[in-house]
Amino acid sequence: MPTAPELSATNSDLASQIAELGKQQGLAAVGFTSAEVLEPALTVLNSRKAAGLAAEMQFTYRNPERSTDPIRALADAQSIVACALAYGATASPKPGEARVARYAVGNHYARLRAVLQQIAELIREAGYSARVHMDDNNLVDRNVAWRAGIGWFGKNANLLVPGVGSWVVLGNVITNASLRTEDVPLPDGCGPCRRCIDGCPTDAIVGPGIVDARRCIAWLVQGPEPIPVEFREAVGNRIYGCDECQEVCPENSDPGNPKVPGNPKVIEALGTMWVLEATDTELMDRVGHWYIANRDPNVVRRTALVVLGNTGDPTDIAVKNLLELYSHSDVEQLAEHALWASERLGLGQ
Ligand code: B12
Ligand code: SF4
Ligand code: SF4
Repeated sequence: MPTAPELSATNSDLASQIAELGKQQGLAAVGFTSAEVLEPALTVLNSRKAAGLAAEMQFTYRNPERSTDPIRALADAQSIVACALAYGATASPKPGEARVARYAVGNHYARLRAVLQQIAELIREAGYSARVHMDDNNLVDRNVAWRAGIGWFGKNANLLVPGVGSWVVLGNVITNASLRTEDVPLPDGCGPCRRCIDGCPTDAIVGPGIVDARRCIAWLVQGPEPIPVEFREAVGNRIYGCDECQEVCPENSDPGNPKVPGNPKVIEALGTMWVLEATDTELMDRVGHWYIANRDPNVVRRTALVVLGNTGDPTDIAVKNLLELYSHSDVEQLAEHALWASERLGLGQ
């Protein structure tokens, strides 16, 4: 393996070029940190796993040692470029439509990945190695971003970028170039506020910065398990993701933020009945960019049944017929959720 060029003053030029490129490409923030182990995340992953707060989630919880050690991703890693891309608002769902969380409206991860690839290319042109990691199991993105000083941890566990807030997706480029000057994490910006903790519909924020995935709607609607009955009403009209702890955040209240770039809309909201009538192919064509447990379209249908139970019109014969059909589904989870929805709408036998 070729050795990396000697560290030199040109690295600060490279860091400036990276920051400039990120700015040109519309990133809300770019920062640099070392490739040292992400100690706080390692401790938190292990303790939450032990306390059961991770539910059945895999992701970074599958192998905490790996996902907190950048060296596992790039053997001679020296630094990480941490990047944040802001995304805009979404329209409110109309009657009969299910709500899609803002981050899932467009494929913002694809947009961020394209910029990260450009940054990686710039680094390679300077003679170094570079690897892109974003929203995968190899790195705890928020911890990297916090250590790189591009935001602070909100009490809702999200990373908040000053002046932008938490409507950002995060991604990283790991490199053997030494780009960092010094880690200067930002001080807490929440102060005495606790709106997110009080505003969570399922009381899933069990302490500042601590989310219990067993109660978090964002996990319940994407995981493979049946949605627990006690949380089904709280799911409301959400078919994918949950934004409640961010909607209430005063740091996110500026809709005219000039740093938010154009937002390519893929899905604003989904017709609930449409989801339940679509074929597997039609459904995955529209929502394939979401994380869906086991890539199983029935996970989305299962959640749609809960949304229909919460928002459907019981006098609509099409609603009644569809629930009847699903209540006889061979897929046990769909049948059970359809029966719950029928009962909730007063259509139970
Ligand atoms: C697993 C996961 C989830 C799980 C668990 C979330 C969680 N809170 O752990 C579920 C499915 C519930 C989820 C939901 C969401 N997620 Co998610 N998720 C991830 C994933 C894959 C791993 C996160 C992880 O390792 N968590 C475990 C622990 C170690 O991390 P943590 O909770 O951030 O813990 C830190 C803080 O708690 C802090 N901390 C510890 N103690 C204390 C104490 C105080 C006082 C404070 C303030 C902080 C603090 O230190 C910890 C270590 O860094 C990352 C992608 C990645 N590869 O990193 C995306 C990621 C975190 N998710 C993201 C998003 C957008 C979301 C949602 C907003 C999506 C939505 N609208 O539905 C919600 C937000 C829910 C919430 N309030 O956290 C973004 C976050 C962007 C941001 N601005 O922070 C990420 C980074 C994806 C990305 N690359 O953009 N997610
Ligand atoms: S995403 Fe929703 S359920 Fe999860 S902590 Fe935030 S408000 Fe609560
Ligand atoms: S709602 Fe308040 S406490 Fe929660 S993240 Fe925003 S500023 Fe921090």
